[in-house]
Amino acid sequence: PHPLQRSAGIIGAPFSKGQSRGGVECGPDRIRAAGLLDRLQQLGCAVKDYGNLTFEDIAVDEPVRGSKSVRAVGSANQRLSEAVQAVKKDGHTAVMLGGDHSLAIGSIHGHTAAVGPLSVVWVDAHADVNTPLTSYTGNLHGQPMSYLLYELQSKVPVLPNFSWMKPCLSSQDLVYIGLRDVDPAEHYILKLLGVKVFCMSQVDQLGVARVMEETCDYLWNRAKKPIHLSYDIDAIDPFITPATGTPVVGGLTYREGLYITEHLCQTGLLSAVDLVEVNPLRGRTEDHVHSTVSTAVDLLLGCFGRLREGNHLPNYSLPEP
Ligand code: 6HN
Ligand code: MN
Ligand code: MN
Ligand code: MN
Repeated sequence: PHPLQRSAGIIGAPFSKGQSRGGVECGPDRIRAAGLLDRLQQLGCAVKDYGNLTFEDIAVDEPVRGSKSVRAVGSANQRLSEAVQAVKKDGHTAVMLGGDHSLAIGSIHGHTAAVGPLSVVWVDAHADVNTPLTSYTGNLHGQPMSYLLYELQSKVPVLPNFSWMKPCLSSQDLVYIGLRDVDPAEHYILKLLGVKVFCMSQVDQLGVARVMEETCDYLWNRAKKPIHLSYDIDAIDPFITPATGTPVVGGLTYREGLYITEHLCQTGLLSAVDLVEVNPLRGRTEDHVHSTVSTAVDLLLGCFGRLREGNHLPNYSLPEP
């Protein structure tokens, strides 16, 4: 369909236990309050807001092999997976507003369960591919990809509240963009599996337009599959998006970040988007929070056909004098 005729099904996932900094659970409401729904509708995009998920309160959630809040993360992602499946069955492009990046487990799992094999574009300063056994921090938001990849299954221990999920992604169907803070074990994994990575050096070398062409060429080499875009706001330079839990200098410019969404939108294959790690409590000033949240909104609008050249609705007609 024409990009502007698509519909968005929005799921708020106010979940923060994949990391230790409070505030990221406020992301969904702040992004909505910045006018996301109205602005999508102004583009001619139909919008259904499925509201915010609620998550099970887990009283005792002791670390497992050093990883924190494993049961809470497992349970939250099971709910999210079901919610994403429902949104896809209703025919929408799924938009998951996080929350921390551990939510990609349920989002990608649910998306695959509903539509079959995916291509995943992971835009992030980080690779988020630690296993519970390689993680220095014990934070699950640095691990989601290890649970999702078939090739790492034998390296990931069985965890409580994760029995509902199985790996569902091949490492050949994944492209990373924006990496600049990768742990040694993660780097080893990326090399071992031969994962396609456009780190910030490659963005510098090739430019974002070439990165996006090569991303799509690579993903389509096997088959054109629905695309899942998992966008961590910390991919963007913290000068623009400082209100996030793990900022890293040297990130994508606003324009590069937006170009990624515009390019993926025009493929016509974008089927679900995660926008995660917006943490309003991490901005030192209200300006920092505003800049972070409004960038998140602009990235989502880019996913649904907003063009910097301008847009008009197909039925627009000039007023007669
Ligand atoms: N994120 N590699 C670090 C870790 O804790 O494993 C950082 C992870 C950041 C996760 O930004 O979604
Ligand atoms: Mn991330
Ligand atoms: Mn990150
Ligand atoms: Mn400042």
